[in-house]
Amino acid sequence: MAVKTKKPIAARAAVSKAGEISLNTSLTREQQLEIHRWMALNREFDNKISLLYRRGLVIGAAFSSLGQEATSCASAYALEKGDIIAPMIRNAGATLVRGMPPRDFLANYMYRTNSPTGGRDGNTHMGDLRYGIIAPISMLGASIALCSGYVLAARQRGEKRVALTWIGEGSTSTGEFHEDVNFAAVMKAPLVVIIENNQYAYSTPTKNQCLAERFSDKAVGYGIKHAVTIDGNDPIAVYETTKAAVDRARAGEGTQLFEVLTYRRKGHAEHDPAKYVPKDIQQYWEGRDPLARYEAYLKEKGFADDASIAKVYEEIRAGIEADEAWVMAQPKPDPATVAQGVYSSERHPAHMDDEFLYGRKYH
Ligand SMILES: Cc1ncc(C[n+]2csc(CCOP(=O)(O)OP(=O)(O)O)c2C)c(N)n1
Ligand SMILES: [Mg+2]
Repeated sequence: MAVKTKKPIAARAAVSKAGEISLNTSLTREQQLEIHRWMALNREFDNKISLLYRRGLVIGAAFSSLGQEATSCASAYALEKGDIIAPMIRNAGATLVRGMPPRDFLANYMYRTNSPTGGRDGNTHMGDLRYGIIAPISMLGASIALCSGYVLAARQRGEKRVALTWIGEGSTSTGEFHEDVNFAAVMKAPLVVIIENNQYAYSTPTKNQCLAERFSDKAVGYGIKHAVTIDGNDPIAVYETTKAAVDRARAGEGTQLFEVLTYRRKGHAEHDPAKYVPKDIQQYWEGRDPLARYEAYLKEKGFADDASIAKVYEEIRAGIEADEAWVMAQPKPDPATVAQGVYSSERHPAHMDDEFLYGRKYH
C-alpha cells in the first residue's frame, strides 16, 4: 500500500538536495546550529525519560516527542524575551528552548521536591512563569483560552507579549478548541496556535476523526488569515512560518494559526507500543525524520560534519547524565505535605458572600 499523506501547501522557494530543507531563511549559520542543538537535546532528553520509565523510575505516563523535535524547538526559537508558551505533552523541546533547565524537567518526571511541581505531578504537567511557561492543561484545548487571557491582560498593561501554543490535530475536534480560537480571533489576541498534525490521536488515525482536507482550513471559519500547512519536519520552514506569525501577532494583526505535518514516531505514551500503525506509514515517516534530514542539510551547507555532530550529542549526553545524578540525589516529597498547595488556606471572598447571603459555611 502506498502511503498517502497530505502535502504541505506553503510555498518553499527552494529546498536543499540533502534532507529537503528550506533554503530561504534569515537565520545565520550559528542560529541554524543552535536550533540543531536544541533538537538534539529534545531527542536525548526523550531517550532518557524513556529509559527511566523502563527502569521504573518514572511512575507517571512518559510522553515522547520523537519525530516532532522540529515543530517544538524551531517554533519556540522564533519567540522573544517576555513572550509566553503553553506547551502540550509533546513540547518538551519548546520548554527547554525557553529556558527551563533540563534537570528541572527531569526532576518533575521523577517527582522530586526540587522540581516545578514539588513532586506532585510525575510527568509533563508543569510550568514555570519565570520562563514564561504555562503548564500543560489536561483538558485538551483549554490552553488556548489561558494564553488569550495572559496576552490580553499584558496588552492592557501596554506590553507587547505574544503567546505560542501547540495543539494536536485530534484536539482540534473538541468544542473548547472552537470556542477558544473564535474568542482569541475576535479579541485579536496576540496568540499563535500551531496545529501539530502527527497523524494519530491515541490509536485513532486522522482520517477517522476529522474530514477536513487540511487543519489549516479551519482558520477561515474564524476569519484568521495566512493559515498554511507546512512540512513540520523541516525546522527552517517551521522557524520562518512561526516567526512571520509571531511578528504579525505582535504588530496587532491578531491571532494566527497554522498546521505542521509531522509524525508521532512512538505510541501515545511509553506504555503504548503503537501496534495499530501500519508498517509502511511508520517507514515513510522514519525516512523523513527531522533530525536526520536537518543533519544532512547542515552537512551539505558545510555548517557541520560527522565529527561536529557527534560532539554535540556527546556534550548533551554528558549534561543529561550529570542532571540525572543530581535528580537522583534530590528528596521525594514527604507524604504529610500532600495537600499543601492544593487548597488555599485562606477563605475565598466569594465564599464569604455565599456565607453572608445563604448562611452556608465553607472551610
Ligand atoms: C477534552 C479531552 N478529551 C480527551 C482527553 C484524553 N486525551 C488525552 S491525549 C488525547 C489524544 C490527543 O491527540 P492529539 O490532539 O492528536 O495529540 P497528540 O497526542 O497526537 O500529540 C486524548 C484523547 C483529554 N485529555 N481532554
Ligand atoms: Mg495527534
